[in-house]
Amino acid sequence: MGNYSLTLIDSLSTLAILASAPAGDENAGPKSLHDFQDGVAALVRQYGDGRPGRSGQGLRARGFDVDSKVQVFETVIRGVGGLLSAHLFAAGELPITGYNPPRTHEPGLEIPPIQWSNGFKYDGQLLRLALDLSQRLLPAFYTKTGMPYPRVNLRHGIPFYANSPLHETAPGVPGTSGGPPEITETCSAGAGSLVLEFTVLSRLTGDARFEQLAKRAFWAVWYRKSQIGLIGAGVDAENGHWIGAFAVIGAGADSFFEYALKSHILLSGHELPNRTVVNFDTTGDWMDPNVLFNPLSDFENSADSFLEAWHHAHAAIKRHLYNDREHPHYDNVNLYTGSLVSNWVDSLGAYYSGLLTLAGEVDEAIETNLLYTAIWTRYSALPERWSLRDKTVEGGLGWWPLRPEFIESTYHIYRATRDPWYLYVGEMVQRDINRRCRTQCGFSGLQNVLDGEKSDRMESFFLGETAKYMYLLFDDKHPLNNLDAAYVFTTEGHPLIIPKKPREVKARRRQAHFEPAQEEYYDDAFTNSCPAPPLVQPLTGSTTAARDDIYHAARLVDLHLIPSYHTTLYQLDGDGPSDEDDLATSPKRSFFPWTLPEAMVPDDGTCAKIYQPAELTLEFASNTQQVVDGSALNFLVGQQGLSRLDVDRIRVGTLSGLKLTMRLEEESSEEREWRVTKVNGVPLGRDEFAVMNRAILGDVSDSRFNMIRDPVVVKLQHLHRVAVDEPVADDDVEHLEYETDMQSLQAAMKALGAEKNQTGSSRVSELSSLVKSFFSRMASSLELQAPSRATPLPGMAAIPLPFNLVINQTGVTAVGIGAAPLPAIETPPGAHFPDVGAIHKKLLPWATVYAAGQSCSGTLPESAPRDHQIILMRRGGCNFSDKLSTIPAYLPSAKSLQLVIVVSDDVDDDADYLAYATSQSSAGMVRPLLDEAQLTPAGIPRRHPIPMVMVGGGDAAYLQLSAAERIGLTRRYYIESQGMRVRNIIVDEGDSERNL
Ligand code: DMJ
Repeated sequence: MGNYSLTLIDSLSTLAILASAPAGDENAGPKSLHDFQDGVAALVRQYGDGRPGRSGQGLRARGFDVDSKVQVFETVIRGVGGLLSAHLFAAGELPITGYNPPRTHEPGLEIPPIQWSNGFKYDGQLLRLALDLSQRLLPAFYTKTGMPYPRVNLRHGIPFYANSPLHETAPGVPGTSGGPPEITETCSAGAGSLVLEFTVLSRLTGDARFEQLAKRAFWAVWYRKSQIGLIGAGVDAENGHWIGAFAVIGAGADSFFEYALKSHILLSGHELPNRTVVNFDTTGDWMDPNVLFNPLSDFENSADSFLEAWHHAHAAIKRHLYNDREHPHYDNVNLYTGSLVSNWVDSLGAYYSGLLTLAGEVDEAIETNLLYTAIWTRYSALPERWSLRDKTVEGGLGWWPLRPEFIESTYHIYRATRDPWYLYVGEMVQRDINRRCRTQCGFSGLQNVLDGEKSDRMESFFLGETAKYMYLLFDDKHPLNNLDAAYVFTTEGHPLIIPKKPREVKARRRQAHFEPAQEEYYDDAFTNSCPAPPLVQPLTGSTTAARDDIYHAARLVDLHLIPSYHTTLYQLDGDGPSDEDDLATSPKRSFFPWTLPEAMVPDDGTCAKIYQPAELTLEFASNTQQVVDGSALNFLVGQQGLSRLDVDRIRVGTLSGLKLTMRLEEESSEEREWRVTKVNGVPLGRDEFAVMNRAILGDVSDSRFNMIRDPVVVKLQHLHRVAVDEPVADDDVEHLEYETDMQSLQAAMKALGAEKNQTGSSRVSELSSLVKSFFSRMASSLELQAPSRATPLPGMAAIPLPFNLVINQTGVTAVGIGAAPLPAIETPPGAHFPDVGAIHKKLLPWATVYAAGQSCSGTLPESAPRDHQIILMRRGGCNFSDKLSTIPAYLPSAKSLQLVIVVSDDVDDDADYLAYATSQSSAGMVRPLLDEAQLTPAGIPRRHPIPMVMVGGGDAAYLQLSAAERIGLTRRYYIESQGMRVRNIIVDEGDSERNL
């Protein structure tokens, strides 16, 4: 594939690693060193030595000047990575036992010649060939997005992409005349995981182009992540749009995550790169696609930025893909919503446990790797896809092309834990491969793991990766297993390192506190170091074998139902696996891998309860009467009565025929709540909400679905009349967004008006929506009453009439023995407030406000509670009970005091109802504590205790409330089932999502 001796190139670093094998009987180490050196010599014979002159011409080609259309990603990871890694071994920058050539440390294309025993002089040929191959890939980077096109012709570049600046229609140039247009879809892994190879190439050669291109492509993928932090698997390199909306850890995305963390490791401790392009052009007139873009920032170039990306990528995966039902694994979910899209694991996804190990997430690595171990045990290989639902090969994708990911993770976990369990896993894999895949002249992939049919094809990654990790797993003393340096295995298993000058290393070791070039990122919310290996259990020798969830993985894979033929734990009668008696009586494989000796199995092992969260499905009777058919809700009742409000919200338009599936989530035995996982069969993501209007819930009351009045959170609404009578310049619009109090809004609105005396209701509503939209941007703590349509900036019409502006604020009730019940009168849910004209006092019942400041000393005037329905206070200065005790006794009446509103400085976010709606507590905002019974200023217990709520918003809110024309209060509601809150149903009141 690729037609450029890929298998040899991809195998060189494996030979270099085997070269450190102890001599032993088969002389493996020295023989491998010869094979490595002979392989390098053979390659140079075919492709030249990478220099411009005669020696650059090989038998086959000058460099990789081959008319072959290749995949950019595969060529980088297998070709460029293979050449660079082999160069680092040949040049002595990566260790081979007994091979210690003098090292050079200046970037450049030549190193002092090293004489090999096969007569070949190594002087950097592989590095020059890596540069040649990489330059041939540069045309692919001529995209607007910075993500490379997926394919390139090594000789002709990208003449076949119709929209590319390098498009050509030339006779004889393949792929340019006729035929369907070349596909511009690439995968996130393909676009985003080039950083390791291209960075090492740039640092070794001093040619800055590659590192910058690869990093830019990485960021181009990452910056496209969805609101919930997930990246898709497929993306269009030309326009940057996601193709398909799947987020996975495996095929399509895999090495992107790997390169986030490994780029951090590789770059750590190194200076920022030199970004001046020194063009070491050896073979042609190569351009630099970097010229199309602004330079990357220092942070985007730093090691830390990649760590930050990894942390956030993994956190999003843990939140939305990780599923601990039965046994932990990762789901495939919708990129935007996090809802489940398919129920299989792929063989490629097995790498993730190894990556987690490098990141210090060893527990998660161990548990998720177990599932793959169980699948391997069942099939003696890994099918490409395995269905979690059907517990069998998914969709006929039963091949195993000798992939490395599972053994790669096993290797990394073994290095972190030294648990011999993983050696037995390695032994199982080795025996199975030898039994099923070994052929006379190589190893064959399996076409079908179920029947063992071979595919007559050996992918280069078998020698490059699978065999390499198998070897390193067992060679504890290998120098790479003991190398104290920031080297990484690329996604193709090629070790890479950015060499340091010996002087630099020594100096840094001497420095007590070495400060790397960029230390801008540190977040202790994430894992920043690796845990110590778990203690080995004295009686079993394996903490993994003694885990109480080991059986969970087996059970998820149905291992316990599969007869075990080649177990070492129980001996068969010797007639072989076809023996009918054995079939019937053979023990099942509760323990795995099958190579595990009995001594490793704990005598008195226990099995933890399998985690199967409680699920509840509620089906509501189909009753057409229940459909809310008011015009306001008509548009919401789409197919199945559902409509999407936002990426994280689905509106349920009717209870009629509704089917809700809920899962009980338990943070602890006290913190248990339901989460709706499906609405009418439509899966919801972990952070997705079902929104139900209070009107459709009516008086629903059932222990399995009950609307509960929220005792903590309330909605305060206040009315303002805004008059506008002055013209305004467009510049003021900007200014307006930053105004935070009502007076300045009114002043600005005055300025906003155009000609006087112009009336007309369309103008009125145009401007009123405009103001509402301004207001919502100005003070995000203040919610606006449902503008029902988008609000483009109109040409600032004149509105002589005052119009109604209703502001919504979230408040919290008081708590403690001094807390009094809230007034019974409330603003009806979904109340509609007209844009202009009078507002009925039933909608907003209170009209008189007394602004009392902090009210910490003295006594308020008698008229304050007698003649005002609301007393407004600023938080601070004294406790809440003291504030209330400044209010004189009064005779309760409709005109006297109904409510005390305390305005706190709590900021906007805290007042977001969604924060409350998603939590059982008043997350963020502290409830005012009245820890004493209420007293009058004379110290007498109050006969009619005064209700209190607190809102956020500081001075601006205080000013607004004191200027309010009318004020009302609405209670909030949530849904409970069997006494536990349903976390992701929001009960709203108005007729629009803006009203949440
Ligand atoms: C290899 O080429 C690399 O490991 C790549 O990241 C994924 N595919 C194969 C192995 O399965």
